[in-house]
Amino acid sequence: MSRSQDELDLPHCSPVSNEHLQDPPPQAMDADAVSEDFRHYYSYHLGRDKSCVSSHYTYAALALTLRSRLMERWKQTQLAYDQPDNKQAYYLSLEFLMGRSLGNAMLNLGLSKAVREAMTGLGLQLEEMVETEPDAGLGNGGLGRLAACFMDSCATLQLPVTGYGLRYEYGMFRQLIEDGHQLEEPDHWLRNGNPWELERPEYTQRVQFGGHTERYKDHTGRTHVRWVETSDVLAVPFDTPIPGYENGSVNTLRLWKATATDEFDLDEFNAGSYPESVAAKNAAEHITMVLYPNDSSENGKELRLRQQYLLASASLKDVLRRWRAKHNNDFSLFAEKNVFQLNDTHPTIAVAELMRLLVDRHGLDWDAAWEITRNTMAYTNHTLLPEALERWPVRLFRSLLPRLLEIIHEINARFLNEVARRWPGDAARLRRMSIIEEGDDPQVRMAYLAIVGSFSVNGVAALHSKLLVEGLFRDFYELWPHHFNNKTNGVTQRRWMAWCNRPLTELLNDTIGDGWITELSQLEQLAPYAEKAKFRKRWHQAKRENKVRLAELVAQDTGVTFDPDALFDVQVKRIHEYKRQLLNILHVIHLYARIKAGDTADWTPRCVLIGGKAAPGYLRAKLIIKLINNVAREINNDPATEGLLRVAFLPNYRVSAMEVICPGTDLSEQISTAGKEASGTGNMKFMMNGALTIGTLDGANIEIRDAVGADHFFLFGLTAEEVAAARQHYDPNTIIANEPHLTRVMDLLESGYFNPYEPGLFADIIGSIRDPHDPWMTAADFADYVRAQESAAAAYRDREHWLRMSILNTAASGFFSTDRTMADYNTDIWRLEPVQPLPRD
Ligand code: N85
Repeated sequence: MSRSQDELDLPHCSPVSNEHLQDPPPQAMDADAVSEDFRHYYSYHLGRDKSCVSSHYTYAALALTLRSRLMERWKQTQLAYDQPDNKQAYYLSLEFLMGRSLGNAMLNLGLSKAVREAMTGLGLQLEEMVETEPDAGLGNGGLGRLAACFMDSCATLQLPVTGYGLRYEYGMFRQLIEDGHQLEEPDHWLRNGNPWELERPEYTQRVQFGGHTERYKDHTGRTHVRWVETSDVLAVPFDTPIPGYENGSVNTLRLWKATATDEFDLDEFNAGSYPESVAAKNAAEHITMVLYPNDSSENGKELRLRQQYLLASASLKDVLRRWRAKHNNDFSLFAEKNVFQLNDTHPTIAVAELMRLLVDRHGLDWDAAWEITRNTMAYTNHTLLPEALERWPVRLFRSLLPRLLEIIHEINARFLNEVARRWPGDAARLRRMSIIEEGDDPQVRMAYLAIVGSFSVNGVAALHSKLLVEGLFRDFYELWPHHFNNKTNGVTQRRWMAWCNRPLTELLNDTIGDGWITELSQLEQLAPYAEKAKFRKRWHQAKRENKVRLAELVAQDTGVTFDPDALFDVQVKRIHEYKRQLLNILHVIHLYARIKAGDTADWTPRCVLIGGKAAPGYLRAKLIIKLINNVAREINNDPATEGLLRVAFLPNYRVSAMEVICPGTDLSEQISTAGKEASGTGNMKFMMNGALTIGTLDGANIEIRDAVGADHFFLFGLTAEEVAAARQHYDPNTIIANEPHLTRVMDLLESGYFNPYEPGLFADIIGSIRDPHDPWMTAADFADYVRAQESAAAAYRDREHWLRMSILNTAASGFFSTDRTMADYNTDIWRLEPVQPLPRD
């Protein structure tokens, strides 16, 4: 049907090395060298001159200047990793929410000072150049950003870990707000080129789809399977360097782009159907065209399954290619030297694909291949929400990946045998645990495939991991208790403090030195300074500077004026009912009702900021955005609120916005229904930057509160257990009737006060709050939330007290570094040795 890969006109590496091609001498790291290189790239690479004043080109020239310094270190690191004795790990993820790279490269290369000096010398505004870079928004939210923080920490710890993902042409949509409604615009982030990526066509992989399977016998009489008459797609890798912090190491993020196998299909071309052959190319490229913008529900689209298989297949083949270059067909040590971490179930088809490659391609028998697979795969779960659990129709597998379906059936049959031996006669259990969910339209349960095919299953915070083994995965826990473990999430302090919070970083460095940048637990040395008035004053100045900056962003993007002396109360995250932005806005309405009633004695002026994207098909989440905007409009336009209350919805929340938001926040809203937020990671960014948390006992909030102490955390709400128990007799209408504050809030909402020209607009939301089956039980936690908010407001009025608590939050945030998280993954799951880059010859 199409030409073999060898015939494809791709670059390849010759096996004969050319000794004349020595590396040039190392590049200097001082301001003069940076300045000279910058001018070189600007003039001779980009072909611009002093008359062109676009920040796009100055940004590009600076990126190239940094990139060339990454390149030398990258090569020495990868050479060291490729020594045969090293074990390596691969992080397989459909999402890497990297954000911008320029600042991170400057920081981790140790070039921050030199670059600032060089740019000043050239009369250029570094800030402006930084702002020119588009965010690499290749993820939805927490799960994708976690992958990005993991990459930074692994490079800093010198762990040989490679990230594998997809190079979406369009990342997370850009959110516009028009008349209070969310509008989505495509995010063509690659439009102006991407200086950080390096295309590597020489490592292109072919990926099969469709077709059918055939059985044949080899000369010994053994039966094998062939997957034939497939429609193939090429996966071309693009590599991004991931620098460690001032350690000479540079890891790799390898993202696959789908392209057609042949520029022109010769048969079609000769038959005269030229447009059809070009169209085939188009169809192939669709696979990596766009990131699916759902963060909490699977939509069962065929294109999404194609994305998942392309990632799994191309990545495994890439790893096997390198393995076979050294070991030929000897896989006896493969599991000892390789480990794949599956970021949720999204890349889980890798379990079946590794079996297929080992058995069908490399001739291993089933048992040997299964032994390898089960000892190489590890699975991380990120959610308990049933609607987010991936299931694929068997019929879709049959038409798109017929060989993989056969393998899944075989894995399942053998697995159910094991279950039947352990629990003879327990048919209900067999049905519950089967990888295939039977029914009119049978489904493949991807989480079960992930558990059966791996040696480790982890949750992402202590409570989450406990709930997993008690609930969702209970049967599997009874079978294999030792496979289950917890790895509490973290965030990288390089981006989330050292880069994004200069005022506080300078204060920290002055006070306890800069060891915290690689050893976050050193922040505990700050605790005694909470008692020093002079230090508190400096802390306050740093926070205030950050609040001024945040207020500027809010003014620019929303037109709302925030007073930097007011309490900055912030909730930014994806919009979802379980995260309860609705509870937040009910509290805002309550504050407004108090103002209107003249109940403002001992008032704490407050600025409430809410931001986040709703999945485009999640209508209720979009209506919540509209409600927030309408409430903000009424409140901000009412003169009675002047100096007391401001509300803004920040459009297009993203990584680079959080870099301004978290340093300037006083109060961090982490108010999910207990038991629903697996971990949260925004909570950690806020804490690290000295915000206090108002939150429920959910996800990592519990560990945050344990670390900082109950006195320095505003706790409210039902526990996960209480939520489960209260469900039986939940009666929101009685709660509303018996709770005067909530009655007043609902009256305002139901009177149409916030939608005077749009009658009935919020009926759906009102109904959801009053629904006895409301899964998020918003009304149940309202009164206690208001109480906790009052104690936060009172605490803020005592500035010295608040500053003490703020300092103690930062001081206690050491545990929430991804350096710790990665060390834990490594000790318990990966077991890698750190590897130094090879010295240059
Ligand atoms: N989970 C998360 O960000 N999930 C996704 O982005 C996601 C789910 C999903 C389902 C977060 C189908 C298709 C694409 C998808 C948890 O909610 C946080 O609590 N994308 C947690 O902190 C974070 O993962 C990191 O563990």
